[in-house]
Amino acid sequence: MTAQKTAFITGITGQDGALLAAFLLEKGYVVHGLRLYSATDDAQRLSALLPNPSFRLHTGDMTDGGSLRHLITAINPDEIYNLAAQSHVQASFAVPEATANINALGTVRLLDILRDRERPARFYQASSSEMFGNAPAPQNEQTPMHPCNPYGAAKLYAYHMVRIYREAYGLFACNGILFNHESPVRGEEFVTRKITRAVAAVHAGRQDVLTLGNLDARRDWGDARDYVAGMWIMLRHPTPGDYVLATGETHSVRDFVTAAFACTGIMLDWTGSGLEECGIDRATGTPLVRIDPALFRPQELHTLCGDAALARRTFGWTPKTGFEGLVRTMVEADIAQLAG
Ligand code: NAP
Ligand code: F7E
Repeated sequence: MTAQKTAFITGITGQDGALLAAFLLEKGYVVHGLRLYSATDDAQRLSALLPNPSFRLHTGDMTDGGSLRHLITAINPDEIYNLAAQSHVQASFAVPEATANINALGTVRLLDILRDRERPARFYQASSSEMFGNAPAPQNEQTPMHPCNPYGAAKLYAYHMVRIYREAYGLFACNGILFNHESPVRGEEFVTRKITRAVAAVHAGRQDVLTLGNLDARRDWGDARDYVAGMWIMLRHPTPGDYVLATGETHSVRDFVTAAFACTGIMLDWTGSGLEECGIDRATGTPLVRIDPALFRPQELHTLCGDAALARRTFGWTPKTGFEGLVRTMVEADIAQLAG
């Protein structure tokens, strides 16, 4: 009989934290999660997991090294998944110092604790395709990294520190360079979930218009459930490394909106251009999508499209869900949620 494994997940209340926790509990792990102190109930994504005796939550903060050291010493995990972050790109322009403290220095705090341990846990770092910036697509592990926002820059620092601690101190530390991944529990401030919630609300007669920023931005959107499985598989490989996880397909924000409305039987026509562009219901002529200049970023990353060939060759990871399936799953979940 193999001993029960213990995992420590930072960012447990986020999309990936909640999905990874459910995945690992299913695999028989004891799962410990780090959450920020909150005066309000911020753990809705975890409500189904809370009764599980193998699931435990701890209060701590990526900006507080003492709390991290205390928890890792007490938990003695076999695996650490560092998912905590200020993960919103536009917000990172507003709070660049906090973004660096959490995303960049927070990672170093964890690595430094591991370096001192007799039996260091295997370490997964949530690196991001935002590190590539506007490097030409497709992007893979060999693509030069040139981030174009404070979020990407902080992630790039953490990425290099993971590599340096692996090479200098022999830590089993991996960077998962993940392209955008979404799900019905995606944060409502990210564009996919904003769109699917609005489509569900329009369908229910509760919203008239969806306002968006740059419709031309292109992303490689995958299903977060495939990606949390990839994080776990990456730590199973005998040697640590850095791997892109992506679908290899890219779609514009406009494509996502069109596909999402189509799930409710609404065919959109696009008229006008620039700030005057408008998405119109073909059947009724009603404007359903408009542009708000406030939603544009100071600097945009235009096109992401990942090449995950190395992950496929090395440990057999491929995503199961395609673009249309992802959009449909998210729209249907939001329709069901609104129906109560
Ligand atoms: P998310 O939903 O925004 O979750 C981020 C988590 O970090 C939340 O639990 C948040 O807690 C926590 N957090 C924020 N500041 C913290 C601090 N100071 N100390 C401790 N915890 C803190 O992000 P996600 O989509 O699940 O992404 C997971 C990770 O993968 C992030 O590191 C993200 O940058 C990275 N990533 C995501 C994608 C993607 O497409 N989803 C792609 C590439 C990389 P609260 O909920 O209390 O704020
Ligand atoms: O934006 C455009 C926006 O905020 C996608 C994070 O998980 O993935 C995510 O970062 C695109 C951008 O995600 C709106 O300008 C238009 O081009 O959903 P997003 P992101 O910036 O790609 C990476 C890989 C991460 O690592 C991050 O943590 O959509 N866009 N209109 C809009 N975006 C938002 N949020 N809201 C709009 O109204």
